[in-house]
Amino acid sequence: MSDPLIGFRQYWYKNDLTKLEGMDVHMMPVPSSYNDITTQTNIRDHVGLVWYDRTFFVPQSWVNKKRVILRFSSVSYAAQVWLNGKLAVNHEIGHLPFQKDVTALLNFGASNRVTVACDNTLLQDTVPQGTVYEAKTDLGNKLVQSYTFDFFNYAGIHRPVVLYTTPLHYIDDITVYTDVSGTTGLVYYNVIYTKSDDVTCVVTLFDKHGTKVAGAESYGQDALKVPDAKLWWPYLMHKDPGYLYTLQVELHNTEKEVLDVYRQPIGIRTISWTNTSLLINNHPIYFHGFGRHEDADIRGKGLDLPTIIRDHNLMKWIRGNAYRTSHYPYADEIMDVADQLGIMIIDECPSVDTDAFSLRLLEKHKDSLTELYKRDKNRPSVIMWSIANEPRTQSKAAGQYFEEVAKHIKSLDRTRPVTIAIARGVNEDQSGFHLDVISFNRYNAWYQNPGRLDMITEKIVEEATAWHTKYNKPVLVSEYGADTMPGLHIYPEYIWSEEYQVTLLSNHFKAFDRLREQGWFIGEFVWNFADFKTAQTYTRVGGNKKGLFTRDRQPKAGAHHVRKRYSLLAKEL
Ligand code: BDP
Repeated sequence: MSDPLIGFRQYWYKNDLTKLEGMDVHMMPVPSSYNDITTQTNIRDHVGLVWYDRTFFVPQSWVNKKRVILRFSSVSYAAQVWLNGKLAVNHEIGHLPFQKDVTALLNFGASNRVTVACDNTLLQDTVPQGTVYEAKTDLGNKLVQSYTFDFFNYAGIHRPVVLYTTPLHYIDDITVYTDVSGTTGLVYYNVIYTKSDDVTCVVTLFDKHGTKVAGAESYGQDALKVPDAKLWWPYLMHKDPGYLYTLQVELHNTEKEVLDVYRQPIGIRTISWTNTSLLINNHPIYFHGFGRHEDADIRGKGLDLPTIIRDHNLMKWIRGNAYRTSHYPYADEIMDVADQLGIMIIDECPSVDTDAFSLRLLEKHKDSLTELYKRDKNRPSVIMWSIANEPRTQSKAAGQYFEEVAKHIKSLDRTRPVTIAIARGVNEDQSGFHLDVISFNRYNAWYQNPGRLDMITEKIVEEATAWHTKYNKPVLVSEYGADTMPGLHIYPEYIWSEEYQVTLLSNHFKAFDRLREQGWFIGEFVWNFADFKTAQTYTRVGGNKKGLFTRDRQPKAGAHHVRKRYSLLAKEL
């Protein structure tokens, strides 16, 4: 096996990688996963470190005038970053941003080199978990990564990398919480900035046409009153959904000069919940949406703006009002679109299939939620936190572990409910006690009783009822579905055919309609919005095919079928 640490031993971060002898160098686009860019199996299936580097120029005019920050929107899974041969920052956990003030490491008016060592290895104490072992192959011993979650372990610099500047007096963070009293919107804000007696915070709220509707001068904390506020409503619940104001925060010195400015989009809305409902602006919500993935041909999990906009156009076409960011936080650019359209998001951290509950893992799991909260706390589209997908919640240890995780997110945010997409059975589950909403994933007529379309409706009604009876909380189905090979037609319905997917959906719809009459059933999420790539296994043909849309985002028969239902649900609102 080749030496996995060779890059450190040979100080690759101090060199131009293309000039080192014997290097396997590839042109690699950023942002993108590296796996599907080349034609080489060993790159697609690589386990361990890969190294990126490039040079860039920084203007002389920035020297002594600004702080310069290097920001990565996400690197999967772990990243070590050097600037001009000096360590700048380490970060672990994919799908989340990290940044560092690199002013002291830069050459101004000259060339700079950034080097990133990116490690895709998943172990028992990473989020998500995996196992690595050494295996004998025809080409010698190699590391093999195994994991139980059902999506390809894409890796690389997945989202944009930027250098940005702030003035020396700067705004560090803004937290916004909104409430409504009668027709007045209340915008509570807390601005963290470089405090000093002669600096004040001037906050102005603009409506979507750029007209000032409220303003205040403070030392960072206050509330704005917005008469006749236009509320942020979910898609299809209002003629102008996703209404966003802009909160402009300026730092002024005593001469009223602007030292720094930040513009934060905000939505004015409330979220509340009871043991039977989830309400936005005091209106009960019924979710009709999807589980999704960030996944596209060639770029893998790399940010892909055309796919993002196509997906949201399809979302509007199919009349979906929600999705869960299964099974990790999605790109800021995706969340921006959801905020604007009024799509409701169940925001999931990267914990999937957790099954060994160590203290070390618990700390990282909490870190992933802290980072997710910091990134998404001001987003009106984020309606609920999902703290895990399908963890093994049947043990006492799991119960205690998720009690801690739930407490942690609640200590950061009391304004949003918390859920887990649970896979275990009602009787054995130990996690639901600590959640506000019970979500469950269930594959009747697929993993359970494959081929038996007559074993869906009653089972779903029974199970959802049992969840509500056990925990006395609102219940939703967070996953159900069937792999479907587009173009495969078999009638009467036969597994993997388009006909099978359509009838499987219909038989779930019957259950959902009966459940809705009970008053505590609050949503249905088809698995999955689109087909996506997985690890290689005999149960997957070119990946997971449970999409309503193909991987290149064309509708299967199931998509037309769901569109009819979701259109009817939308009319009822
Ligand atoms: C569920 C998982 C999801 C999978 C799905 C499936 O939550 O990630 O893709 O099963 O197997 O258990 O299609």
